[in-house]
Amino acid sequence: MFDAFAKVVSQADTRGEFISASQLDALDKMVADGNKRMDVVNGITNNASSIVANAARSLFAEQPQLIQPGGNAYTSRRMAACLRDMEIILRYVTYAMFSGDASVLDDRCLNGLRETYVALGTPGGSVATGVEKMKAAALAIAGDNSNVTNGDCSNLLAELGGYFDRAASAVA
Ligand code: PEB
Repeated sequence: MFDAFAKVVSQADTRGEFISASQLDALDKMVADGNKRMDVVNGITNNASSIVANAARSLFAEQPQLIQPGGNAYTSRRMAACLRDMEIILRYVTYAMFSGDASVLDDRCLNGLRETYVALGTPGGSVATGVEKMKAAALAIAGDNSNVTNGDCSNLLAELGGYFDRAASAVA
């Protein structure tokens, strides 16, 4: 599990090289955007339960068979497991955003998740749709520039969207 700094150190050490100017530049930009990054993490964290609940509601409206008898989210036990899974994925996306690196998301959440869903008979494509719905909500929150000092957040939003896409494509 790396953050953006540890990743650079590890890569440089593997090659026996000093940290390059371009790596330093990239980390310098990351430091300069640090407050915005924390705002993004904070905004998603504070709204996690509504992001999950709204995404699930919208998923079940589009795919009502999931909550009908025999469906993969039918019975409160499966519904609870589904909401929990979406919350876990969202939580790991916030960790990746906080670290500026996807390895925590990959290693601790996505690794083997597709195989888990195949074994459970849970439709990975539906999980991916739920993740894309959380992405839309999270991007709206992260990009909301009311009540904050306005600045360019496009790189951070692209990075954030990338973590959700990574999660969705890992299970689709
Ligand atoms: C992954 N999910 C489930 C299980 C596991 C995970 C390991 C089996 C054990 C259990 O039921 O608790 N666990 C989860 C995860 C990590 C982890 C992400 C990462 C660290 O440790 N059902 C639907 C939707 C979807 C869904 C499409 C979007 O209809 C999910 C939510 N996951 C779902 C369901 C189950 C499950 C388990 C319904 C229960 C399956 C069952 O028992 O039939």
